[in-house]
Amino acid sequence: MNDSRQDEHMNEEALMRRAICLAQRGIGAVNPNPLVGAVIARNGVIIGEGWHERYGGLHAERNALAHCTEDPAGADMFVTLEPCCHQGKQPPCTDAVIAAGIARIFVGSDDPNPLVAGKGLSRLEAAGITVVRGFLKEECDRLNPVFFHYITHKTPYVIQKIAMTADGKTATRTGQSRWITGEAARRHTHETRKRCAAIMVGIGTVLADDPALTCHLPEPRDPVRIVCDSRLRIPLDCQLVETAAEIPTYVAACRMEETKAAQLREKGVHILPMPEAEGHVDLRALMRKLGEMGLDSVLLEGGAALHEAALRAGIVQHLQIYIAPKIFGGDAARPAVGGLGVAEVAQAYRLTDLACSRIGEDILLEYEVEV
Ligand code: AOF
Ligand code: ZN
Repeated sequence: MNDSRQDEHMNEEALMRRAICLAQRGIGAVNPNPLVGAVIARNGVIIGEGWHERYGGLHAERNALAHCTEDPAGADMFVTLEPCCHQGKQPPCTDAVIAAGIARIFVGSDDPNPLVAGKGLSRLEAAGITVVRGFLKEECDRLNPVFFHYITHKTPYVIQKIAMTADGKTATRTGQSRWITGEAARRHTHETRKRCAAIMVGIGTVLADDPALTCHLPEPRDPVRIVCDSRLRIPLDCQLVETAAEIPTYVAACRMEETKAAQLREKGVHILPMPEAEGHVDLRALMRKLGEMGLDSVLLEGGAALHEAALRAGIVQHLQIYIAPKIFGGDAARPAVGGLGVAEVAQAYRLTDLACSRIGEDILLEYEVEV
């Protein structure tokens, strides 16, 4: 706990915002579980705080109770997510909150996990605790779009990332694509890589750019790498294959030559045999498979063909479009989204919930994809 805060009187919103900040410390370490933070306070003074630090570890509520500097009986708890009431990898948090004698609990998000879903709050109320639900709900909900999607659909939350010029190109007519956006925007992408369980590209991108798809941050966390490669064309000497022994690498393929598959396996690549849809990997089937593997989030980094197929298959939830202040022009220059495209304006993929920010000299547009 931060000592400088010990005697500071904070209002209820500030205490919940502190819990939100703590929750963010779990980024990249808790998937497929939620980011959760908890603060315990008496008369607005923090006496304990905690967060969900890593997958399978203590939940935020129990961490906060364990770090109390005094007996929490009669104190308030601020927790970003409804406390669980089931036995999972950890025992129910409701039991710990009740046993500690917490008097009031302020809860941000509801937990859509069918094992919890309202039952956690009922149990606390039945024990005589005053429950304030939906407290700063929107801010708390923003912590966990991935968890909310994964726990209800059992498929990963898919973020489609595009870095393009102001005229919508992702490479020049000669195929050059390094770099379109500036350094700050590229660093931002590495932050997104860090929070995703997996990163996915199409075989076209591997053949054109030979990417490593690793996270280049001071404290990196490399997501699992997935290549959609229906005909198993991936070169044995590309960076992804060369590093497959260190970073889990999966190739989703529909038709394959057994010798090639054996050579790839030899190098540590996992092959995921997938059904075909319209001549390519069936992306819906692949998402179900990745969900079964416990992967809660996928960052889709292109290329143009995969971006179009993903939108068409309806597997994308969130879009991140970086726009660089450059124009390439050229009919032969690669567009951000390829394929055939829609024929009519009315068939456009619709985007909602725009969030717009400036990163260095680039613009970042974020949207949800309308279902
Ligand atoms: C977490 N961390 O701080 C809270 C969670 O298998 P378990 O026991 O870790 O339970 C995971 C479920 O517990 C999770 O899906 C969510 O519904 C609930 N709350 N989970 O990992 C936490 N508060
Ligand atoms: Zn719990």
